[in-house]
Amino acid sequence: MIVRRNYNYMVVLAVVVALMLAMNGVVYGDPAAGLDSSSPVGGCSPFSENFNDDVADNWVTDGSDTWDVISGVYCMEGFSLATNITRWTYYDGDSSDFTYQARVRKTSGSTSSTMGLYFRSSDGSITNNAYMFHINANGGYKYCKYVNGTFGYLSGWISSSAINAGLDVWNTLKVVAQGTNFDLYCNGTLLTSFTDTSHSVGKVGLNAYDRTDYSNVVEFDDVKLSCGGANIGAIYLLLLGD
Ligand SMILES: [Ca+2]
Repeated sequence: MIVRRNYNYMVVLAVVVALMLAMNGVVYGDPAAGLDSSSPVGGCSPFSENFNDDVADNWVTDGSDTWDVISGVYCMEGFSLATNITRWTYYDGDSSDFTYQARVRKTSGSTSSTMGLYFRSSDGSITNNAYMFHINANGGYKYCKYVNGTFGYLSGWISSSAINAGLDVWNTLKVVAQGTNFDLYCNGTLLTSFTDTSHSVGKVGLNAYDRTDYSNVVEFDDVKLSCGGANIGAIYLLLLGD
């Protein structure tokens, strides 16, 4: 029975791998896991990054020197400058339809400032062309966008019991992008869906506010992007490995 079960598992695995190879040719991800970190040509750049090798492979920061991998998490440590500013970093690959997720927590600083994901960014910057999905440590979320450098709210702050409030607690944020439709999740709960036609493809990133109040620290971990919606995405997440 055990042999038979293993045989069946191997057949299923072989079929899944064959499907993946047929779709994308190679499997992309963290080189530490034996995967190819380069970006495929076209509309999706899947990856999986847990930062356990203390390297943010294929990530590009805003140049502020606030981003660093510390003890297996990707960390934004603010400078506490005279003005509030958002810090951002992006994965250098373009994606159109995808499932993108990351865990985030704030360990120090204001509970009202934003932290979270952005996606479909044309140049990787958060402030030119991008969608944003943010939470704060008070249990609120909002979504917004930049279009050609102009900021626009898609929602105000909305409270949700699905968000773990407070410092030092993790929340898992997830975006499912399909054409002009976007589903936003926190800890597996669908918060909202919206439609927008501004951006069809681009890079995904992480961002957090660097405020004037002292010592803002936000940590990110287990960042993953899978292609083609929830079903295919689950296969990628299963096989890409952490
Ligand atoms: Ca890595």
